[in-house]
Amino acid sequence: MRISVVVFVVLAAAASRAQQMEPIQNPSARQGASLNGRWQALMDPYEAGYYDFHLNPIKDGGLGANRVPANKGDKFELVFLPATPTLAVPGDWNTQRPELLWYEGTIWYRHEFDYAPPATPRRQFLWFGAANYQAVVFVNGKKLGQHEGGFTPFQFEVTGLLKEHGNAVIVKVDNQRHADAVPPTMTDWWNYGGLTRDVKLVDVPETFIQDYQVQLEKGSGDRVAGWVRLNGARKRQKVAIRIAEANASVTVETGEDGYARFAFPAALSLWSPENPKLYAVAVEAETDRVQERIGFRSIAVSGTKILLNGKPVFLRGVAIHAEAPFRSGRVFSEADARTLLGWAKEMGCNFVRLAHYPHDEAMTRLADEMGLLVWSEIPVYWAVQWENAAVYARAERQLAEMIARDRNRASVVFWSMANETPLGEARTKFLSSLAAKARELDSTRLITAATLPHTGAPNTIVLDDPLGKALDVLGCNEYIGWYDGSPEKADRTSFQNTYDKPLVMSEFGAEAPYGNHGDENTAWTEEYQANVYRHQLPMLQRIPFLQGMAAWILMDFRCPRRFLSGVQDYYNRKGLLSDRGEKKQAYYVLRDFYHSTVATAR
Ligand code: GCB
Repeated sequence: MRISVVVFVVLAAAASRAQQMEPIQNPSARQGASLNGRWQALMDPYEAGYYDFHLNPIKDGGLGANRVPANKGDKFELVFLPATPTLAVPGDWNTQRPELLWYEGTIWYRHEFDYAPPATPRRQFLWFGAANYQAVVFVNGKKLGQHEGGFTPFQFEVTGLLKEHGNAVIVKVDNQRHADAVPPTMTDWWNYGGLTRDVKLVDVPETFIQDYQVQLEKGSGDRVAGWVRLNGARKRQKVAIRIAEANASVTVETGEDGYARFAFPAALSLWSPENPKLYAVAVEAETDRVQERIGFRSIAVSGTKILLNGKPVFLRGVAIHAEAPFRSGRVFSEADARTLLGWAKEMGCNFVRLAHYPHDEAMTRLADEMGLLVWSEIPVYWAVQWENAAVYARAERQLAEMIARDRNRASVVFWSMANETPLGEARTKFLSSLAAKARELDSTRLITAATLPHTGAPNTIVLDDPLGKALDVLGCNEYIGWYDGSPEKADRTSFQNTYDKPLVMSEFGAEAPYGNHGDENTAWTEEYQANVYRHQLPMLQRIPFLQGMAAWILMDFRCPRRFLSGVQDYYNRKGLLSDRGEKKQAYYVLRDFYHSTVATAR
């Protein structure tokens, strides 16, 4: 009797911990196992695996219950069988089977794994790099919880739920678009669904280092500052932060809440695109230790200048979608990231705008290594429901998850709140609150957003969006020569800034499929696209407060709202390269400019 009570208490404690929790920093540096591989996958457009015929949620979780037919008379339909087909994880489902290319709905995934319990008591978490858009997660028939938002990591504690053999993780992933989601129903990219990034079992000590920020102290070039947070029963511990190569370290004591701040002097070689120096940084508590490579740089504004390590920097950039080169689909690997960022580097970029949602972590980690400054954005895109508090909560959650994941990346200098949102009081309030939240979560980076241009006097574009008050750096997308007049219109256009703040032209460009030729006045030709760039670049150089630009876009990408047969065929073709890596004429125009001293010495 006594024994069963103890067992019950232990299980109840484990079950109550089995819930989604705050992010675990740097999961790839932890013990554990990759759960990538082939997962069984069932398409369920009616959500019949989750709701009964009167649309009541099925009590035991439906397909999530992980039932196994045991007797020959069993008639369950809601089961995975050995014959159930599989999909690769990570990977969007759309590009894995022809019938899934346009699919928007639910797919159920199931994967089995073994787990050898450690000798000393430890804790385990099931970690997902991203699932687009909504995920409901079950382990061994038990529902752990759900996550919303297609581009940020999440995890559930599974301590006490695992056995040595045959653990089953089942995930219901639903990529239906909704007007009250973030992003909303209308976007300009493919709605790739599924378990699009890595899945891992993360194994940590009972009290572990959950999160930390180690960056240069704001306003300083030789002091490191940050904080550390422990999770577990032993909240009070001594924690050392060490940068051995710089012979710098500090030891602090965490409080009752497991949290401690720190700051210490360090003579560091500062990170920049020309010197992407990373240091091995160790965070050592009494019960846990984690290490990663971190770069140190400062980023600030002064009037209309952007200062990197105290010196003005001009951002020679390009925007990138998380569209995989050559194979198509969502980017999920270091190889994809290396190709995309390699093209940007080769073109002469020191800056990339990762549009329009947080990209795979491989991108920001590689940007750290390769020396590329990064604009990172949440998918508050076009027209979201500004007055809806639940929508705001969704946006804020994604913002927090984006910042949590990349807070130690030197490459990331901008957090972008939104893209091309319509003017209005509710919208400005929404985005200003997000900006305030971003500052509260991370005071070391610059806050921006891509806004729309407004016409003032003839041939004048005025930067007067009221959102500008809440931003450190103004972003503006303009399409002179494409949606807006002829390429020559750029010759007559000038810009006025109502703010004493720097401007990054966050988009400009034109569309042409690779190999489509004609004269420079014929739309959709490479010649026309190149001509737009030839007129844009002198215009941009005349803007005194312009401190950077991100051409739209590095590579063509799939998009359901681009119909033009024989030209677009459901691709946005504004890429400087095709999705096969073929360079269009405009690529060379921009490359020559980015390599010229006009751009490098600006
Ligand atoms: C924009 C959007 C971007 C689109 C692009 C286009 O202004 O920010 O997401 O893909 O224009 O090609 O129209």
